[in-house]
Amino acid sequence: MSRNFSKIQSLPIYHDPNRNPRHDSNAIDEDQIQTEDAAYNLLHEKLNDLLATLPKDKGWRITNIFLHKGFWLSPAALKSLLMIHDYFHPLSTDIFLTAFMRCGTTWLRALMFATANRHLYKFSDHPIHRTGPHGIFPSLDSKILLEYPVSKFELLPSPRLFATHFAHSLFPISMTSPLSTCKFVYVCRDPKDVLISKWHFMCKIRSEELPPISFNEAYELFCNGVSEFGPYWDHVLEYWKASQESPEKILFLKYEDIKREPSVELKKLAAFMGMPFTAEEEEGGVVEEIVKLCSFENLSNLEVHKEGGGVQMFTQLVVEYQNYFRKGTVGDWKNYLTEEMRERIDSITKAKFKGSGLTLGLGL
Ligand code: PAP
Repeated sequence: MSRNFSKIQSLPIYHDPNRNPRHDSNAIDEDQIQTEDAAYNLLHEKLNDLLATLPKDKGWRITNIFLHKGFWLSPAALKSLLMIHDYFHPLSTDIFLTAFMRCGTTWLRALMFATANRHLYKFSDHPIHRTGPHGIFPSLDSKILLEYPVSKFELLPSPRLFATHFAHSLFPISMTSPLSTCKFVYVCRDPKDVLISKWHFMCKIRSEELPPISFNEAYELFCNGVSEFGPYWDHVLEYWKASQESPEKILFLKYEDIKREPSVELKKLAAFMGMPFTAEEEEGGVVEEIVKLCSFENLSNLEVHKEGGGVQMFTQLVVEYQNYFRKGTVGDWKNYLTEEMRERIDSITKAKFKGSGLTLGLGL
């Protein structure tokens, strides 16, 4: 039986606990293919059953998104989540970079990769220059969809680094239990800047079959929590609470803090990853080198991030890397929101985070 690429793209990954996941795809036999195809059909049935029953509302990129266990997901994201539950085996050394959309994943990808691999590469000739952060730091959400039938996850160097947008409570317990030693780095950002950034991004990648999404419509949806991977506030709060309960497992960072004091936050990040900078490295300027390598100015000017440069593959979508860079500033919301709009978002933030000890995006 031959397998064509379009089919592979849309198939989920099947986890058979008795199967050795190290198999190379060339070694898959006919029986195995049939078993995987049967499992694919089952997973798809489950997905379709869920989609038929879940509440739905307007998507920012596609027609509808669906409310699954308190969070809004596209059908592709829901499929990816089901596959993570069925298939993904976290390793004790894994580090997951998690964030709501447009909170700084691209930046953190670069910082984490450069930190973890600082002994391997010269800063003057670094792989990030050629591939950009997306080329070397995979998205768990899309990789699991794209790599059917046999994942190459096990070939990734240790610690494996994965980016993901899913909410904390949606992951399998094998990843989130304080008893498992894999780690999460969470980055959040002022919701007002998130709204502006996400609206710009979604306008660029929105399905051409749909009418454009106006800023006022996006603002209403965002305030009502109807936003892919959101509600934004619930996403942040879950990770915040988990980081308070298990600080050794979850590092909670803020985009604005990294902007203000990148070296301080980078040192925190490296220590959390179990790779603290030595006094010698600090004296030798390694921290500053990494900050410079990963700066908006440096990354956004790389060839791979220009028009016609690299692309990020999703199952039904290809996103040009250049769309991960826009302004990279704090407070761009001031150019878009009326006083009334600011007031509404800030009061939702205050109400949602009340009593949690978390402050974010207020009084900037
Ligand atoms: P994603 O959710 O689509 O993966 P993500 O990388 O999390 O996006 O966030 C993109 C935002 O980070 C953009 O913000 P803006 O729209 O307000 O400009 C992008 O410009 C910004 N960004 C990307 N790289 C950096 C960087 N190195 N330093 C600071 N900000 C950055």
